[in-house]
Amino acid sequence: MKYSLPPLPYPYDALEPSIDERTMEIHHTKHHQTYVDKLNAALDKHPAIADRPLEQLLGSLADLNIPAADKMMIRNHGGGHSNHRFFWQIMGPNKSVDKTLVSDITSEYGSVEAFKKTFSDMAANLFGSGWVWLARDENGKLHLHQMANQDSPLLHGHEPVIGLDVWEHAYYLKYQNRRADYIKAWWSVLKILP
Ligand code: MN3
Repeated sequence: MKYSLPPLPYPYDALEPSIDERTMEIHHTKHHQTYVDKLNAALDKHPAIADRPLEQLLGSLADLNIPAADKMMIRNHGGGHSNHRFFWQIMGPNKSVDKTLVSDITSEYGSVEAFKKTFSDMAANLFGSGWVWLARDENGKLHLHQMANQDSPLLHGHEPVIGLDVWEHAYYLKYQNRRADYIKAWWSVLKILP
């Protein structure tokens, strides 16, 4: 099975002014497309595993009997495809997280504001390129992760719940070096209402 670029669930300008149209278009059609293409190229070399669900591939990467360089391609580009496919879905012009998650966040972190502060600080302080994740472990407990490159919480068996892309390609056209302003604005396209 070949992966393909999924369409965005909204127009490129739908997240303005938090995330500008040009950034969304390049991020989706160039960056995400490249992850898809390179994931397909890596899987072309290994037809025996090419039909496994991507989540399962990422979750069992350490055990796969393929060359280390090919594992790294799947980790980077499979992670890139999985992360971006997820990222487009959690955002929206009128998107807010469901009540169950709000309740779980409040129990785990004390308040929505405390959670957003911790998550935002982790995103601001992440060195280089990567993502910050809220994820659930096998028991449903919430965890925060600061992860480099395109590493996914799926790599260690956690299910992504909220993820923020803090690669410069996600914000540089509008925000340049002001990553903190991008993070602050991002909470307008994924609202957590107490
Ligand atoms: Mn990205």
